[in-house]
Amino acid sequence: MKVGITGSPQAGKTTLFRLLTGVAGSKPGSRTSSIGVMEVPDERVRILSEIYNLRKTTYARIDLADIQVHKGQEFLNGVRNLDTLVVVLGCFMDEPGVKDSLDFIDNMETEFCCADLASVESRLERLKLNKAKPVNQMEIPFLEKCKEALDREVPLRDIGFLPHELNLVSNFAFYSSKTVILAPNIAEEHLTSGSYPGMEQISKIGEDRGYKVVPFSGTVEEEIESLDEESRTEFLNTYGITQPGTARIAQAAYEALGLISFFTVNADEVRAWTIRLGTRAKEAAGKIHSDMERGFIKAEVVSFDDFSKVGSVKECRDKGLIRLEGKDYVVKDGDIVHIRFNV
Ligand SMILES: Nc1nc2c(ncn2[C@@H]2O[C@H](COP(=O)(O)OP(=O)(O)OP(=O)(O)O)[C@@H](O)[C@H]2O)c(=O)[nH]1
Ligand SMILES: [Mg+2]
Repeated sequence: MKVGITGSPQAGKTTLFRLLTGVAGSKPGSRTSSIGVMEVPDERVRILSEIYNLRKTTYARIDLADIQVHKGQEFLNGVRNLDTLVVVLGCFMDEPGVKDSLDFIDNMETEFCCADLASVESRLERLKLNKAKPVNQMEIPFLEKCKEALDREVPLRDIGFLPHELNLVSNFAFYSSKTVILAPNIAEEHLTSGSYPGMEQISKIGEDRGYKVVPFSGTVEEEIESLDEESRTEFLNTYGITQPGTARIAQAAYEALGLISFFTVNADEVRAWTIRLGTRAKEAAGKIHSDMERGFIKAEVVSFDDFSKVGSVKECRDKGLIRLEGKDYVVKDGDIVHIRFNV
């Protein structure tokens, strides 16, 4: 599961990439993407860590790419393996800069639909000429459904695919099924004023196409980064916000990938583990250790919300808040889990 940062030239992509990963990123004008790993801030992990005061705290992490090319085949190649795109919009710029950013969204969407249409048509052609064998008898109707949407420039993420069609979707590396987050990079004075250049259009695009909009300010975030924790809180308070924009962008990307976290607390570490929505307890245990999956007996589970109401695992036990779940339990976001296993 991978996220990429993209957007029009000079919008602040590499600045955001560096803020999220700590990796310097690509030099301006370079056409090579950089890759890094970003931590996904999570208030719940921070609170657990504070309560237990253990040696180590581990947040969820996801891969991030800084895409340097803005259009054409090179752009498509750069984003092919990404599941979610964060589009940085240069709203701190003058009017033409803002317009470039808005045009970028339309251009990207058009390129995605055209590329998907071309691969759908070529696959249909090969199937009809018997040059390829369909995966199953549903493939042709599925491709025709895709073609019909793409002909109207409707991205595939907007099609309500049926469960059997979703399996087929994963066989193709479609572009227009990627999730998109819009990240307007706004000037410092607009952080407090509650509006910024292009806001109306961006909100409308977000609403119409189902993109989450998460503004941030590159220059302000760079300042925040240089502060210690105490001054950071104070600084954020002056802007009336509790979290830096970069934290909200990381969380939005995590969510857009369909990922959730469960937590473990052991003798020396509080840790967040990443699973896909819908993962069952036995498989989730395997994330921690293959022995835990192999020898899975039960999972002791308490939700973070229940835990935070009483403040300790012992208290949860006394109040009967800890549930004993079997291998098919679907793990929820925020579950604190202890695996009982035997190998
Ligand atoms: N005023 C202002 N300048 C910014 C902001 N964010 C980035 N910049 C400046 O804009 C320039 C480009 O920033 P980058 O982060 O390199 O932008 P980019 O989108 O990666 O640029 P290219 O990869 O060259 O297309 C740099 O000089 C940054 O210092 C911001 O929020 N406000
Ligand atoms: Mg760059």
